[in-house]
Amino acid sequence: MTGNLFALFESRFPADRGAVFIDSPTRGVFSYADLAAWSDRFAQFLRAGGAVPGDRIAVQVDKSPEAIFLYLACLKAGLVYLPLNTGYEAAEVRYFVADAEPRLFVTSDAARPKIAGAVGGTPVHTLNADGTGTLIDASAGCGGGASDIHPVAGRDLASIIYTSGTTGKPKGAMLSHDNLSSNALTLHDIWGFVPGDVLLHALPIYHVHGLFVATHCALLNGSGMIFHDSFSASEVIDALSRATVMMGVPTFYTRLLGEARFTAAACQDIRLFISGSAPLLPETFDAFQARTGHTILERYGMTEAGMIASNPLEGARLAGTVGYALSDVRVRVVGDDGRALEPGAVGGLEVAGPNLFKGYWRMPEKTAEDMSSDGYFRTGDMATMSDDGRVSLVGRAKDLIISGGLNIYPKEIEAEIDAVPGVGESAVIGVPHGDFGEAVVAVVTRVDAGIDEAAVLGALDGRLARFKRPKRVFFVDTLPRNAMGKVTKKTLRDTYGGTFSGGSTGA
Ligand code: MLC
Ligand code: AMP
Repeated sequence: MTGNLFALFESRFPADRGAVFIDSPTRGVFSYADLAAWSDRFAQFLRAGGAVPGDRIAVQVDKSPEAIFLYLACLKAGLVYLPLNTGYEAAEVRYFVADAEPRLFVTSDAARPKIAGAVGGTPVHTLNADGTGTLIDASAGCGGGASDIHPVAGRDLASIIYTSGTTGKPKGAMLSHDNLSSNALTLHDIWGFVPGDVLLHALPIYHVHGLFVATHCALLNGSGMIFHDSFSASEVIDALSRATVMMGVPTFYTRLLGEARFTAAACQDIRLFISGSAPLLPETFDAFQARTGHTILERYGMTEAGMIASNPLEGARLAGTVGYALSDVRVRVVGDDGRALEPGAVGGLEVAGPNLFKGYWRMPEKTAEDMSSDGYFRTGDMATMSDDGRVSLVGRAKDLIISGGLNIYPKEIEAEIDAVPGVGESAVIGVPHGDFGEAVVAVVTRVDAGIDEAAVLGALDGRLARFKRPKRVFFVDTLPRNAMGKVTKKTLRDTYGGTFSGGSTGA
């Protein structure tokens, strides 16, 4: 029995291979037979091109059915799928390519010129959202023979997903077939997937949430996904009557609540709304319940560990909590000395279990830094746990901003801003934002009086993905510091916290 995740999925394909796998408003319907054929075709093509098990295939493409098939092809062929946020600019891509040394880089025709200089000698193919591209053309002769599933061991790598960090450069989290299959099986079970479920999928597919959590549940269920290219509240409302489960980041739910058409009647066919990747505000949870009668199920996870905790399907789903550790996952809340704390005390959340990644790609020392001596991973999230094990996240030890469900590390932006001519130094903070939850704000000192907000932002073009760009830049004479000389970001957050909520900007 192979540990290949693809084999697990295949064992769950519906008996009728003509059943819908992807239903895309822009691309039409793709069946499980299409899934099998396309993943076979891509797997054969990649192997014929010389890719051997363990090779990385870097993919920075818009969402499409073929992008999912390419992911599944990599699993099938024992290759390591490395998805990249389409927002990453050439300077960011250059780092990923140098670090991961992919066998192949897949981009879109539109983005190809932009990344050409960043990928060095790495072979490039294109795959566009409309299903065209050199990958499609070049693989035309492949497939048709149902190639074998490569017999990987469960501990072998299935995917590398880059996450940034409080310090330094992004790190590639190495996820094995076992990591992904254990988490998928557990989620499929605890969220009560049943025959006939249809998943409304409006998430991007370059992160854990859209690629693994959502897609794997559908695959294990042999279900169909209504597959939107990106999130649009009105398009989601139109699709609700054909779906039974929806997964989203909190921004999805606040945006839905902003639509008058989003009513109890509009969601009467949905059995479960799930939220994660960022804190769901109790106001949103309550407003959603009042408007629709549905209680959003909030869960918690991270790239390095997949899903960690979830509110229950049956039983109380409480606002402001992320529920209980998954059945095969262990969590604990520890103090600074690494010892487990009493229920109710605030400490660092640590996690262990079959979901836990294999470490950071080629960074054993960074992996070791984040692991306890007994094999728990330090999440960097601060939490409390109740007597009966219910987890509430209360903050972050890591200097992280989560904006619209995307993680942004201030250090990376500060380094770019500090390099802008005329800037003295900078501090980047997250402040409350009605739509994104948190938004990036930069507070900057200048050595050249002529430099303004537009000049700072302009200098970031091509350097930083646009979702990381500060939504505002404020100038100050000096940054506030504590006795140790460290910038007091709390002071800045207090000062600029009202930037997007009509309160004081302090500017
Ligand atoms: C887009 N923009 C953002 C942004 N998304 N800015 C800050 N934060 C974001 N998340 C910017 C763009 O750069 C652009 O700016 C402008 O907003 C409009 O872009 P858009 O593409 O039209 O945005 P929109 O489609 O509205 O996207 C917003 C969104 C999207 C919230 C729908 O970001 C999204 O789908 N987020 C989900 C992310 C996700 O899947 N996270 C899971 C990570 S896994 P400009 O300047 O260019 O005009 C994880 C683990 C776990 O965290 O537990 O799940
Ligand atoms: P990522 O590194 O993109 O996988 O993001 C993981 C981080 O997202 C976690 O460490 C948390 O800080 C945050 N996160 C995920 N789910 C939740 C949630 N339900 N509530 C609060 N934060 C969350």
